[in-house]
Formats: sequence, C-alpha cells, structure tokens
Amino acid sequence: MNYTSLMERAIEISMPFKYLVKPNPMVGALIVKGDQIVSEGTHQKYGGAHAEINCFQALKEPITDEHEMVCTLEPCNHHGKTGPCTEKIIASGIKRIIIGSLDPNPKVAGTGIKKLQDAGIEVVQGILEDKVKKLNKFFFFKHLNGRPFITIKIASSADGKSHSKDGSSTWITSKKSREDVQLIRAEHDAILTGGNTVRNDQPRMNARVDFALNQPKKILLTSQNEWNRDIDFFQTSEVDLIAEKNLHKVINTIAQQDINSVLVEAGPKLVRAFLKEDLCDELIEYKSPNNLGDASVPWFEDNEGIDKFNFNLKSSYTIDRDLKSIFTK
Ligand code: AOF
Ligand code: ZN
Repeated sequence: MNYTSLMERAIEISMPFKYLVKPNPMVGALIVKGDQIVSEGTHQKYGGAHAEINCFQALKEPITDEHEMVCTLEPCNHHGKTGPCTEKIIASGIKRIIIGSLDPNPKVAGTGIKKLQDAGIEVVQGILEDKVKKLNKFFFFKHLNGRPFITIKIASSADGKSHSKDGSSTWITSKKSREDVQLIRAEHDAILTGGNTVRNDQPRMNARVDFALNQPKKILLTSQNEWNRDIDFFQTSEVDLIAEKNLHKVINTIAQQDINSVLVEAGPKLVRAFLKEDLCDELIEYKSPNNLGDASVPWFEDNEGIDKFNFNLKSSYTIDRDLKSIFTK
C-alpha cells in the first residue's frame, strides 16, 4: 500500500478550501480499500462538517476489515462547532487509520489518536507530516506558540515615507502591489489597525479578491468609544474595538479567540510599537520608486530602519515598478 501517494491525494483535495475553512486547518480524508480510493471528504467551510464526516457521508459501500482511512490531520476528539470525529470513526468499524500530522490544538493534541487506539484501531502516523504543517502554517504556529502569527505590511516611498503630514492619503504603490495586498489580507484571520488610520484613510480593510473566503475579522486599537458604524471600515466583517495600550496584552486577548494570524496595517507609530515590542514574525514592505518629499511622515526615525529590528531578508522581487521585500525573524 502506498500511503504517501494516498496522503498526497488527501492533501490535494483539502487545498481548494484554504480560504473558506480558515482559521481552521485544511483537512482531507479518504477511505481506501487496498490501493483503491472508495470515498473522499474535505473540510469545506469554517464551522461546517469535518473532512472525516464528509468522507463517511460519501461512502457507498459497507466498511469491512480491508478498509482503511487516510486523514491529513489527527481526527478531533472534542465538541467544537461539530462533534468529535473519533466517535464516528470508531462507530464505523474501520480497523486502521493513516494520519499526516498530530493536531496541535490543545483540545485535541494526541487525545484523538489515543481514543482511536483505545478502541482497538491501528494508527499509522507521520505520513507527509511536514507538508501538512507547512500548508497550515498559521494554525500550527498559533497552537505551538500560544499566540497568532503577526505580519506587518508597510507601503513606503523611495525616501522611506508613509503619508503626507497633513494626513491626506495618496497611493504610494502601484495598482498591482495593492492587489497583492488583497491576497495577503485574504490569507490572514484578522487585520489590525489604529484609530488614526481609520479616521485619515477611510479604509475598508477587507480582502477584495475574486474567490469566496471567510473574511478576516477587523481589530481596531483605539481609545475612542464612539465610532460611526456607517463608515466602510465597519462593513464586511466583525470589528473588535480594543482600548488596551500594552501590545502584549492586546495580542494575548486576540490569542484567546479563534485567530491564528494577524496582519497589522497601520501608521508608522503603531507599526514601530509592534516592532519595538518584538511582536512581528514577518514584515512585508512594498517600496515605490517615487519620493514623497519633506512634507510627509517617515516610517522610521533617524538611525532606525528595518535592519535595526534583526530581520533577515527572505525574498525580494518587483511588482510593476515597486519592490516587494519579505523579512522574517
Ligand atoms: C478534524 N477534521 O476536518 C478538521 C479538524 O469547531 P470545530 O468543531 O469545527 O473544530 C475545529 C477544530 O477541529 C480545529 O481547531 C482543529 O483542531 C480541528 N480540525 N479536525 O478531525 C477536520 N478541520
Ligand atoms: Zn473532527
């Protein structure tokens, strides 16, 4: 039996649902008989049925001792938005299960496998484990580190400026770069910004992409209680207002929620505060070839640039006339 190629297939069928299932992981499941796949199931929507359940639903034949199940992730063993998959698997009578990776969610983390083994099911684990982890990078990061992955995005002029001093906003980078930002928004579970950005730029801060997705939640750091809820920012997805000034406490509060990744899109003050607190796992800079000049606000203060925050340049490439650089810790 080629478990690796079967796992490849289970991973493959999970991938089209990346943007719909987040902040849940992508999960695919198969029921096989010998090398033949007799049923496939995927997790397709956040809050919806799990892959294993959909796989049993699609099965057209009775389970025998020859049937085995292949799952990209350890089956869950908790009552979340759905019931535990382990119970369904045990009740099906299947005798062997092949798993890609353990589920790092503390509500599951090994208990799913133990429950299956205690019921006499043989468990084979670790097939294409690294691939499953890489594909669900934010999900694994959150559960292993106890906080969401933090990405900061900045758009800078050639002379390192963010916006003009009078608070008016002009596009710094090209249309293509701004489209690229939409995709980055789509990948994250939450977008965080500050009151000044919302007041000055009137941003929508949703992901405007041409595919269906679970829109990122918005987090507004502000001491202002009263906001006009009719403005664009408050449309398209839920907004959390947080008045706390200590950014570590802010991130701890966010970590209590079902949020694995946060994209910070804010002005220089808030961005620098995140960097100084070492609350940034990836910094994405879009740099235009144009200067904004003296009547504009720099991203960084004198003698303090991206290089001062101990990042490594991971990749750098041009999008139209802009340079996109990705820095990681
Ligand atoms: C599985 N199969 O297809 C997925 C799993 O709120 P719930 O009930 O949807 O549970 C979400 C958690 O279940 C999620 O954080 C992760 O630990 C696990 N995901 N487990 O057995 C699946 N998507
Ligand atoms: Zn489950």
